[in-house]
Amino acid sequence: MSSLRAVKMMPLGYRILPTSTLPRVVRQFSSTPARSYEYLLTSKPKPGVGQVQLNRPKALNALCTPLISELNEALKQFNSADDVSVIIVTGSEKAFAAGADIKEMAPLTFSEAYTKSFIESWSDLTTQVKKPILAAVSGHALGGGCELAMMCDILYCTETANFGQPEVKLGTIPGAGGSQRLTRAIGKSKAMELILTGKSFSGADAEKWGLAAKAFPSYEALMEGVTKTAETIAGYSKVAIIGAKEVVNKSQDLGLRDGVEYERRVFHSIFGSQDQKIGMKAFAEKRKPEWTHQ
Ligand code: DAK
Repeated sequence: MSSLRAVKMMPLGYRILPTSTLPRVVRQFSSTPARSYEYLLTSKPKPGVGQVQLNRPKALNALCTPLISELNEALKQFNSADDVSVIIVTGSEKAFAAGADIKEMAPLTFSEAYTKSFIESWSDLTTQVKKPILAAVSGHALGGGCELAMMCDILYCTETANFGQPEVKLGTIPGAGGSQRLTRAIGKSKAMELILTGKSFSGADAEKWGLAAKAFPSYEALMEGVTKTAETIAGYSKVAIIGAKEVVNKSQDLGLRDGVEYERRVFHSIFGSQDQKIGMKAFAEKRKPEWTHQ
């Protein structure tokens, strides 16, 4: 697709405007040309922050296989970029993602689903990424869209965001971790109710039930809030934030005793980093640390 056609097809929020006319939160920090994707927009809105925006507006960001492959690639690139510490994953104001692509899935047979990459490409989405990933959810986050948001490390949303696991309505069940992550986040009874009825729930509920860290009153407030949090995290040592992410995520897999032991081992290992020395010395000398990220 030509870039001009791509721009014409973009809803107003996506159009490429002169930098001076852009709201602060979408202004590009880095002038480094980013690789262009068919279904994604990538940017570096602040120092240390990489942003991936799902961009398939005609299908409400339905997660077709090429989009998932591009998302994997963009996340891996930011994960290995020296100038990125934190990644934001977002959609549009109308849709974070309305789920996996139903039209693509409809004709799949058991053997195709079981053996082909449709399944595989989802599994390394966030598990391969060491840096913290913040989800900024506005509009629909249904099925695989809700699951993608839950794979991220911090979930922010608008109060009116529309979450749900509606797979029963399609004669199927959640397939990308929804039954596991939703249940761990909000408890068995509520998760069971939502998954068995397919009912959606608001961003305000997501915050009330502990699925979202924060629900914002508007899309603009959401994007500003997520960027601010990303900037805060990017201001710390990469070694510390990657270690912190690793140990918090371990709590989802390990029992308390093993989890505490795991945390202690990682804590011990961080004494081997330069930044631990830099951070503690700076505290004692009453000055700001200058991280080396080593
Ligand atoms: N897939 C494909 N196209 C979709 C879509 C989807 N999930 N959601 C929306 N679209 C398309 C619509 O078909 C329509 O396209 P055209 O007809 O214009 O060509 C366009 O987006 C606009 O949609 P609507 O006309 O329906 O828009 P409305 O505002 O009226 O309604 C809606 C918005 C979000 C309420 C509605 O579109 C809707 O109910 N969408 C489906 C939501 C849903 O059921 N999502 C769950 C899908 S199942 C796995 C990984 C992942 C998964 C499973 C396994 N493995 C790794 C094992 C995930 C499964 C799912 O997500």
